Amino acid sequence: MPHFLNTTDTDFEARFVELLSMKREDSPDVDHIVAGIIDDVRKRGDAAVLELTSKFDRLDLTAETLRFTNDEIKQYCAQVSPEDRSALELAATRIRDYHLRQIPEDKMWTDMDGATLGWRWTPVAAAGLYVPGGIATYPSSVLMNAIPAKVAGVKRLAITVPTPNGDVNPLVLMAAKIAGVDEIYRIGGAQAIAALAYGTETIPPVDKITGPGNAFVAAAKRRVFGKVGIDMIAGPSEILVIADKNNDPDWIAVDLLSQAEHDESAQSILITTDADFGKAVTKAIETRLETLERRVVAGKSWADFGAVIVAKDLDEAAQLSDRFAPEHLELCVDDPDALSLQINHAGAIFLGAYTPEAIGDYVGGPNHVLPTARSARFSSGLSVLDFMKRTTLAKMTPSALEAIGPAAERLAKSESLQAHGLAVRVRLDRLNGAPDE
Ligand code: HSO
Ligand code: ZN
Repeated sequence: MPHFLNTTDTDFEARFVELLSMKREDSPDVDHIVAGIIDDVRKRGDAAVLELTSKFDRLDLTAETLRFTNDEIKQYCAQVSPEDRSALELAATRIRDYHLRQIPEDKMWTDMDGATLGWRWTPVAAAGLYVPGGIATYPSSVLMNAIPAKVAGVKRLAITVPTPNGDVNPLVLMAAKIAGVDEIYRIGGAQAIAALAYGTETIPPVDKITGPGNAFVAAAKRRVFGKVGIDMIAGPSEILVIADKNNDPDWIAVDLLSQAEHDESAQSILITTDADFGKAVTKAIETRLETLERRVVAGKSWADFGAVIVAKDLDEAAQLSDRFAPEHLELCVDDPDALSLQINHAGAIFLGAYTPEAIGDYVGGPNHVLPTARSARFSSGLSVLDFMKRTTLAKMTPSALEAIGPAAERLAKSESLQAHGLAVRVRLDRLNGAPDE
């Protein structure tokens, strides 16, 4: 049974905190295995990657067949139906348009001391995108990771996707092609992350790795961090819906289930101002679960982690939502814009009853790679900025150096760093006409 809480219950706070701090993921400790795999790939390159792929994916490759050729990509793409293809293209266009607006501006100014200062953004040169195999292969996630990289100006974008037993999902290749991915390798697991980070004879190393994966992939990403940049380590997905009673319970039910069907450890929460509406949604979920294809996964997620919370008003609902800092937040209320102003911590907000999260997962435009497990308190969804870095610029004129240099000299002295002080002093002396020593 999902949790049912009312903020007027005397034990509400205790139960709410319990809900907040529920451990939903049992991540197996695979770190020592992953450390061994990374070491092996660093030492033996292709040979290690090929052996591990044969062992884990039951797929025998050679250095020549590690990478999909353009002809192979074409052949797989030809298997995609025109309808699927145009849906992917519509999604790609909308995601690209949204992310183009994220391109940051360089800035340069001269301050009152005569110092010219600023910063300049540049893309990372090469990025690697991990695409999981198996049931969690989402072509939409290929678009969501690859398009921001290309919009940022990443020249070389490589994908690794495991193809256990040689099984390929043509939609993944199609999405990669539409997004402008440059290289696709049929490898996965920690060995793929190691190959991307350290490079092998046939896979040149990248500078940044993004994309979701299983426990092995997550552990490998943690380990290669520092050698390369990584995105967040995503936990199981979650949705919080704030809905008043003027909603169709079935609409809210399928929204909650759309998150629950991802994963048994996904979490779906409804906060409503009307207890009867909350009950109606619970009932609608039960009815939907009878026929939902993924009823086993969704049913378990809803039973273990699902919750309905009755709040006294929308202000209280917003405050509770902020404590969850949900990955996805739907505001199904009369004035969602006004309510959204009360929200400080959420990965993505979906405004109004006609904006189900599913729209954001595929075609809305904003990214669907979002902070989970309350990390929306301090981080944001994937964006163009994740594939860029900022270089600062500073330029002194002689008079600017005269104005601010002495303070630097003073601070250098306080830190007993003599050469630092001298670097300023020799220049100031020259400006003052003092003879060089
Ligand atoms: N809701 C998922 C993303 C996704 N949904 C992919 C469908 N495909 C995590 O944000
Ligand atoms: Zn989804």
